[in-house]
Amino acid sequence: MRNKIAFIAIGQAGGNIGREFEKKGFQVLYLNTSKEDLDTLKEAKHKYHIKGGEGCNKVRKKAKMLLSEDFESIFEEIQQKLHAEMYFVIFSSGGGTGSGAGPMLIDLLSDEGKTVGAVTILPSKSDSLKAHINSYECFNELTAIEQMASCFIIDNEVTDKMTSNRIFADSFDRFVSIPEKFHSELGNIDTAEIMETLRTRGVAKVIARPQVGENYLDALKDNVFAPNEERAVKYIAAVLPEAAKMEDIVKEVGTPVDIFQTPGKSEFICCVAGLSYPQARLDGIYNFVEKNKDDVLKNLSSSSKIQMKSDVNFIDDFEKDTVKSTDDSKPKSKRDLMKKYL
Ligand SMILES: Nc1nc2c(ncn2[C@@H]2O[C@H](COP(=O)(O)OP(=O)(O)OP(=O)(O)O)[C@@H](O)[C@H]2O)c(=O)[nH]1
Ligand SMILES: [Mg+2]
Repeated sequence: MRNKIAFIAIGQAGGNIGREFEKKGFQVLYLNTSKEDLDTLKEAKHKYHIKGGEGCNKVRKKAKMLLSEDFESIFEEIQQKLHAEMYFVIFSSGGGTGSGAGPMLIDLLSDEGKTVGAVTILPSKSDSLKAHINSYECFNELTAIEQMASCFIIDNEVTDKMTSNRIFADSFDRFVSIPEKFHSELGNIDTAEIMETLRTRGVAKVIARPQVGENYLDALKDNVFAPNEERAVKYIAAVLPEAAKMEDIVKEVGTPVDIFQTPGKSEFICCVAGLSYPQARLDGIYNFVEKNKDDVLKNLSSSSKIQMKSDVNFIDDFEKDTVKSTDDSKPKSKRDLMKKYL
């Protein structure tokens, strides 16, 4: 199964999550506009520096420009290094590189006939206004991609970054390992069903708890993903522990088009796919931007506006008759400019 799915990890957050998958044996190609960021991925096998990039400092447009100029080589790199049936592009929605290049790359690769999903990240309240603006813009593009496979949305409001990276990669890995690990005469989940679930358009969540009791349903609400308010779902694929009943899961998430299930012992693994986008959470991001817009606009316009008085240096004024200036003309070079302040 691990050779059927490959990851393209863009930017810093993408790289961190990509590492989790590479450690588990998945194929990962890391892309970044920042060479320094790529250098931090010491044990990564396949890294690619997007030509001309020096990092995008949260400017999505820069990443888009660089990607558009270098797409042919990037595509070539993907063809050479990754061999899979399905690809997931991983990126944060709040940064510059991943947020700018992620949706565009998914679209471009889909257009080349590849099956491509997304793993993306929503900013937490402590992230900047710029991160919130980027995130909203990124989702505007992402939700418009018609042919995209599943989109996993990790929410940084839930827990710290590194923990959610690990939980997500671990749950995803356990989910795609179901066909190898769980066999029962009462029903199996095969590779085709896993792939079908992941190929589904819309939002997906994957949850894995090694040991659950009666309260297994809590895991459907208490996880690393952005909350969904609408009860719309296309597929439910699950390893059900003895205490679990599929009808209770359906009550919780909605009635799917199809269900794939297999019995387990104490482990609960579940993927719900074809969900709607987290409308209320995205509205919250929009409202956060609106609420802070006036303050930031005021700050932006006032940052270059300052009333300075020029008569502070009474000593020079006192000495000006005794010290003779060598050059009174306007500054001509950087050095001259610096001299003005010295
Ligand atoms: N969950 C999670 N979030 C992360 C991680 N690293 C960064 N983030 C979040 O991602 C956003 C910043 O995006 P980055 O991935 O650092 O940005 P980038 O794609 O490298 O883009 P630039 O550096 O701006 O060119 C912020 O909201 C961070 O909180 C990570 O490892 N895991
Ligand atoms: Mg970066």
